[in-house]
Amino acid sequence: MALDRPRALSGIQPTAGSFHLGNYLGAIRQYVALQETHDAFYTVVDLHAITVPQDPAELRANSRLAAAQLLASGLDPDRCTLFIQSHVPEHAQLGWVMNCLTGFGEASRMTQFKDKSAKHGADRATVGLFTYPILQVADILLYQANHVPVGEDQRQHIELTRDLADRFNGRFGETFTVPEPYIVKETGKIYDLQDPTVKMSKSASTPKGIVSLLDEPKVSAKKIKSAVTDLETEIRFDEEKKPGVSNLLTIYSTLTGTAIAELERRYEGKGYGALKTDLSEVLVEWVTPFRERTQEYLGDPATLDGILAKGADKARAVAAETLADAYDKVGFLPAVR
Ligand code: AQP
Repeated sequence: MALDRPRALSGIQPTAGSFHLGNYLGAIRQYVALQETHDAFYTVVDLHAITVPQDPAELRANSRLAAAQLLASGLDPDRCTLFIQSHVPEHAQLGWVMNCLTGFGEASRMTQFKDKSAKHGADRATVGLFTYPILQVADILLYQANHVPVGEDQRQHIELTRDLADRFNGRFGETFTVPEPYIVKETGKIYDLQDPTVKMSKSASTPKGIVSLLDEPKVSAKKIKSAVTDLETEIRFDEEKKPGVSNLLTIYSTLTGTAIAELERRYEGKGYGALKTDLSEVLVEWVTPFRERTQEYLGDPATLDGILAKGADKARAVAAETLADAYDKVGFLPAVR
């Protein structure tokens, strides 16, 4: 582990069987890139998952499945630390300290809570869902992360993390690194294929609007082909006037490494059908080996669990050190054993 590198930390929820294209392009691609330049920690955030009801057997299976998909995406356990959040109890412990530092009004301003509680019904929203962003603060600060690769929807939570790190440092003395969000402008928000004005989301998108990476490739191809575009025929990137086509161009450009301007040139005079057919082929070529690699990891649970156990040990060593320092600064009496 190269200590001279900046640190990166990010987490992903095991709340659906399959990751979707927004998760991959908005976040996971950056996880893979940052393992080359950063001392990177990536976690499957099962503590966050239970902020909404979960079936225990499904949660267990989805946690392994999430780890398998991260590895299939290109995370290399020799280059980064991959672990399950609940295997590192320091997350919940620092989470409590951070809860006690956060204003009620401050937490109430988190738009994701407002959206999700509105969706689940205010009476059914849990206190855990309300304090979710504060646990996320602890996730990040425990590793002294410099950069947090996430999608645009997480920007407000990273702002809260920065505020709380500053507050703690100001009140108790320098303890935490104040992190920066690492959001790639082009792919920070991938849009729903049926409503390209809202983000692709596992809880809000209709089945036709979301590309689930583990779906049969031909199902995903069909979704691309029936993506909502507009009444013109010109293939041009214009997020405001042509959000559907722009979303398809972003996906195409990122999966193939082709500049959007080059795609615009390539499809000049051709209709949306040509773009969609080609993009659906590009997608099939990408998801087919991804699904196979995921199955390989799932087919060898001993190896997968071994990777996660090693990851938890590495994560715990860092997290325990930060927590001990934070506990001491707050004024907790050290336990004598
Ligand atoms: N549409 C998206 N575009 C870009 N990035 C996205 N992310 C999620 N959707 C998009 C990023 O994926 C990472 C993991 O997200 P998560 O574990 O918080 O999953 P999620 O937020 O539960 O995923 P969804 O689909 O957005 O679910 P809902 O809507 O149910 O909450 C994060 O970095 C996120 O920014």
